[in-house]
Amino acid sequence: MTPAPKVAVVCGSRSDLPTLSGCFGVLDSYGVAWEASVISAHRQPEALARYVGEAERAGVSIFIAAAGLAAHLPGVMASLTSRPVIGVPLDGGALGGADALYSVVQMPPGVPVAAVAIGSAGAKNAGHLAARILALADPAIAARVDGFRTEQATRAEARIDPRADPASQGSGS
Ligand code: RP5
Repeated sequence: MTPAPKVAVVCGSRSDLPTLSGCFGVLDSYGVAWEASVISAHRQPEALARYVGEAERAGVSIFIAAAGLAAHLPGVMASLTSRPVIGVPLDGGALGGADALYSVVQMPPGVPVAAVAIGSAGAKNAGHLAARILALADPAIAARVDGFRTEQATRAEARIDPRADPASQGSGS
Protein backbone atom coordinates (compact mmCIF):
# COMPACT_ATOMS: atom_id res chain seq x y z
CA MET A 1 0.00 0.00 0.00
CA THR A 2 1.32 3.50 -0.85
CA PRO A 3 1.94 5.55 2.32
CA ALA A 4 -0.24 8.63 2.83
CA PRO A 5 1.59 11.81 1.75
CA LYS A 6 3.26 13.77 4.55
CA VAL A 7 4.21 16.64 2.24
CA ALA A 8 1.92 18.36 -0.24
CA VAL A 9 3.66 20.30 -3.00
CA VAL A 10 1.48 22.87 -4.75
CA CYS A 11 2.49 25.13 -7.63
CA GLY A 12 0.61 27.88 -9.38
CA SER A 13 0.95 26.66 -12.95
CA ARG A 14 1.93 23.60 -14.97
CA SER A 15 4.78 25.77 -16.28
CA ASP A 16 6.28 25.61 -12.75
CA LEU A 17 6.56 21.81 -12.65
CA PRO A 18 10.00 21.39 -14.34
CA THR A 19 11.63 23.61 -11.68
CA LEU A 20 10.15 21.42 -8.97
CA SER A 21 11.71 18.17 -10.18
CA GLY A 22 14.65 18.68 -7.78
CA CYS A 23 12.23 19.02 -4.87
CA PHE A 24 10.53 15.73 -5.77
CA GLY A 25 13.92 14.01 -6.09
CA VAL A 26 15.06 15.24 -2.67
CA LEU A 27 11.82 14.10 -0.99
CA ASP A 28 12.20 10.68 -2.66
CA SER A 29 15.82 10.43 -1.49
CA TYR A 30 14.64 10.79 2.12
CA GLY A 31 11.77 8.34 1.66
CA VAL A 32 9.22 11.07 2.34
CA ALA A 33 5.77 10.40 0.86
CA TRP A 34 4.54 13.41 -1.12
CA GLU A 35 1.87 14.48 -3.55
CA ALA A 36 1.86 17.35 -6.04
CA SER A 37 -0.92 19.54 -7.40
CA VAL A 38 -1.24 22.53 -9.69
CA ILE A 39 -3.63 25.07 -8.17
CA SER A 40 -3.43 28.82 -8.77
CA ALA A 41 -4.15 31.12 -5.83
CA HIS A 42 -5.24 33.84 -8.24
CA ARG A 43 -7.23 31.78 -10.70
CA GLN A 44 -8.68 29.07 -8.44
CA PRO A 45 -8.98 30.49 -4.89
CA GLU A 46 -11.93 28.30 -3.87
CA ALA A 47 -10.28 25.13 -5.16
CA LEU A 48 -7.12 26.05 -3.23
CA ALA A 49 -9.03 26.45 0.05
CA ARG A 50 -10.80 23.13 -0.54
CA TYR A 51 -7.52 21.35 -1.31
CA VAL A 52 -5.71 22.61 1.80
CA GLY A 53 -8.55 21.35 4.05
CA GLU A 54 -8.65 17.97 2.29
CA ALA A 55 -4.86 17.56 2.48
CA GLU A 56 -4.86 18.33 6.22
CA ARG A 57 -7.60 15.78 6.83
CA ALA A 58 -5.61 13.22 4.81
CA GLY A 59 -2.62 13.69 7.15
CA VAL A 60 -0.36 16.11 5.28
CA SER A 61 2.06 17.70 7.79
CA ILE A 62 3.92 20.23 5.63
CA PHE A 63 2.98 22.26 2.56
CA ILE A 64 5.48 23.36 -0.06
CA ALA A 65 4.08 26.14 -2.25
CA ALA A 66 5.90 27.33 -5.38
CA ALA A 67 4.90 30.21 -7.62
CA GLY A 68 6.31 32.93 -9.82
CA LEU A 69 5.45 36.58 -10.57
CA ALA A 70 3.29 38.09 -7.77
CA ALA A 71 3.57 34.81 -5.88
CA HIS A 72 0.66 34.80 -3.44
CA LEU A 73 0.23 31.02 -3.33
CA PRO A 74 2.48 30.36 -0.29
CA GLY A 75 0.99 33.23 1.72
CA VAL A 76 -2.60 32.33 0.93
CA MET A 77 -1.90 28.72 1.88
CA ALA A 78 -0.36 29.89 5.18
CA SER A 79 -3.60 31.77 5.83
CA LEU A 80 -5.58 28.55 5.33
CA THR A 81 -3.61 26.16 7.56
CA SER A 82 -1.80 25.99 10.90
CA ARG A 83 0.80 23.59 9.45
CA PRO A 84 4.20 24.77 8.21
CA VAL A 85 4.30 26.28 4.72
CA ILE A 86 7.58 26.46 2.79
CA GLY A 87 7.46 29.00 -0.03
CA VAL A 88 9.54 28.64 -3.20
CA PRO A 89 9.79 31.82 -5.28
CA LEU A 90 10.15 30.97 -8.96
CA ASP A 91 11.89 32.96 -11.67
CA GLY A 92 10.75 33.37 -15.24
CA GLY A 93 9.12 36.79 -15.15
CA ALA A 94 10.60 40.11 -16.23
CA LEU A 95 12.08 40.63 -12.74
CA GLY A 96 13.96 37.32 -12.64
CA GLY A 97 12.18 36.00 -9.54
CA ALA A 98 12.79 39.07 -7.34
CA ASP A 99 9.07 39.80 -7.60
CA ALA A 100 8.19 36.30 -6.37
CA LEU A 101 10.89 36.43 -3.65
CA TYR A 102 9.50 39.65 -2.18
CA SER A 103 5.96 38.28 -2.30
CA VAL A 104 6.99 35.09 -0.51
CA VAL A 105 9.37 36.51 2.08
CA GLN A 106 7.51 39.68 3.09
CA MET A 107 4.66 38.06 4.98
CA PRO A 108 2.92 40.02 7.72
CA PRO A 109 3.47 38.93 11.35
CA GLY A 110 1.34 35.94 12.36
CA VAL A 111 1.20 34.39 8.89
CA PRO A 112 4.61 32.72 8.52
CA VAL A 113 6.04 31.30 5.31
CA ALA A 114 9.52 29.75 5.36
CA ALA A 115 11.01 31.28 2.21
CA VAL A 116 13.79 29.45 0.37
CA ALA A 117 15.96 30.57 -2.55
CA ILE A 118 14.65 31.51 -5.98
CA GLY A 119 14.22 28.71 -8.53
CA SER A 120 15.68 25.21 -8.58
CA ALA A 121 18.07 25.72 -5.60
CA GLY A 122 15.07 26.78 -3.53
CA ALA A 123 12.98 23.89 -4.81
CA LYS A 124 15.64 21.42 -3.61
CA ASN A 125 16.02 23.19 -0.27
CA ALA A 126 12.25 23.09 0.23
CA GLY A 127 12.54 19.29 0.07
CA HIS A 128 15.52 19.27 2.47
CA LEU A 129 13.77 21.60 4.92
CA ALA A 130 10.55 19.56 4.87
CA ALA A 131 12.57 16.41 5.62
CA ARG A 132 14.35 18.13 8.52
CA ILE A 133 11.01 19.19 10.03
CA LEU A 134 9.61 15.66 9.67
CA ALA A 135 12.87 14.28 11.13
CA LEU A 136 12.01 15.86 14.49
CA ALA A 137 9.38 13.15 14.97
CA ASP A 138 10.64 10.41 12.61
CA PRO A 139 13.93 8.66 13.48
CA ALA A 140 14.21 6.96 10.06
CA ILE A 141 14.06 10.29 8.23
CA ALA A 142 16.42 11.82 10.84
CA ALA A 143 18.98 9.10 10.06
CA ARG A 144 18.72 9.82 6.33
CA VAL A 145 19.15 13.55 6.93
CA ASP A 146 22.31 12.86 8.96
CA GLY A 147 23.52 10.49 6.25
CA PHE A 148 22.99 13.10 3.56
CA ARG A 149 24.96 15.72 5.53
CA THR A 150 27.86 13.32 6.03
CA GLU A 151 27.90 12.36 2.35
CA GLN A 152 27.68 16.01 1.28
CA ALA A 153 30.66 16.91 3.48
CA THR A 154 32.68 13.99 2.08
CA ARG A 155 31.94 15.09 -1.49
CA ALA A 156 32.95 18.69 -0.67
CA GLU A 157 36.21 17.52 0.94
CA ALA A 158 37.06 15.42 -2.12
CA ARG A 159 36.61 18.50 -4.29
CA ILE A 160 39.09 20.61 -2.30
CA ASP A 161 41.71 17.86 -1.87
CA PRO A 162 44.65 18.98 -4.06
CA ARG A 163 45.70 15.34 -4.50
CA ALA A 164 42.38 14.77 -6.32
CA ASP A 165 43.13 17.58 -8.81
CA PRO A 166 45.74 16.53 -11.42
CA ALA A 167 46.18 20.17 -12.54
CA SER A 168 47.58 21.15 -9.13
CA GLN A 169 49.94 18.16 -8.76
CA GLY A 170 53.67 18.90 -8.95
CA SER A 171 56.21 16.53 -10.53
CA GLY A 172 57.14 15.15 -7.09
CA SER A 173 60.59 14.05 -6.08
C1 RP5 B 1 2.23 32.13 -11.33
O1 RP5 B 1 2.33 32.77 -12.54
C2 RP5 B 1 2.63 30.71 -11.59
O2 RP5 B 1 3.14 30.14 -10.42
C3 RP5 B 1 3.65 30.83 -12.67
O3 RP5 B 1 4.97 30.83 -12.14
C4 RP5 B 1 3.35 32.18 -13.32
C5 RP5 B 1 2.93 32.06 -14.76
O4 RP5 B 1 1.85 31.16 -14.85
P1 RP5 B 1 1.28 30.69 -16.29
O5 RP5 B 1 0.83 31.94 -16.98
O6 RP5 B 1 2.43 29.97 -16.98
O7 RP5 B 1 0.15 29.74 -15.97
O8 RP5 B 1 0.95 32.21 -10.81
